[in-house]
Amino acid sequence: MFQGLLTGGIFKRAIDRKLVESNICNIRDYTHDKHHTVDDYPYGGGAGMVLKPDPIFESVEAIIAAIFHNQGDNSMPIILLTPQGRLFSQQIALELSKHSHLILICGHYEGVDERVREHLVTDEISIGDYVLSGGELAAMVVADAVVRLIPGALGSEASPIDDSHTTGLLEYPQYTRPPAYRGWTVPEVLLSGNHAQIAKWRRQQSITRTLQRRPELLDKASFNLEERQLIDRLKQA
Ligand code: 6GU
Repeated sequence: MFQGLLTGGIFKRAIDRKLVESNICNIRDYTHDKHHTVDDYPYGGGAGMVLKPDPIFESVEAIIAAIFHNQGDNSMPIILLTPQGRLFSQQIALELSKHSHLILICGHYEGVDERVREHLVTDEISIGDYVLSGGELAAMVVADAVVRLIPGALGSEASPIDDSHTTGLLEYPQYTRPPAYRGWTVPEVLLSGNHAQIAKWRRQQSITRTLQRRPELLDKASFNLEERQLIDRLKQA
């Protein structure tokens, strides 16, 4: 499943530039029975299967040993991807991007033995209020959001700064050539070359768009007096 992430786009470029390394571990390789069993029936009965603790513990221990050769500081986030985790956000991506190493454990929609939660993982993350059939897509979402924040991963250093959610607001509308397409023109101010006016227009567009689409985000962002007045005007209109 991870080939898509690893063979194209920003993530691959970051690997090629040696900004990041990625190792995919199959917990099946850390089983000891003939059938490489990774799940089993739930104690107490009920539908579905539960991921066994031992292949997950042994996988994580092998990864940590390989990274640190059992010396030095070997603390790192060990994150279980699960719908029961805390909701992933740009803020969490930023936090995670500051660690030298991360371990992401892909849960299974039917469950993971609770001892993994209690005695192995340091954090549980969900990517939204819907259910995926496995944690793999969620792990890729987290990995992509984190890796693009590593300095040098994007073409230009400045580009993540204006992203939707980095500022706490949604991004402003973007245009490129041609200046008129099918009679639809690019806003005049963007062609003006007046950088102060452009910055002001963009900020106002961000605020307007956020108020229309995600008003709850405005409570967390900070504004100057002029922006406050704009918000009040927009709310009254
Ligand atoms: Cl992290 N895992 C699964 N299976 N479903 C999810 C999720 C994670 N986040 C949202 N839905």
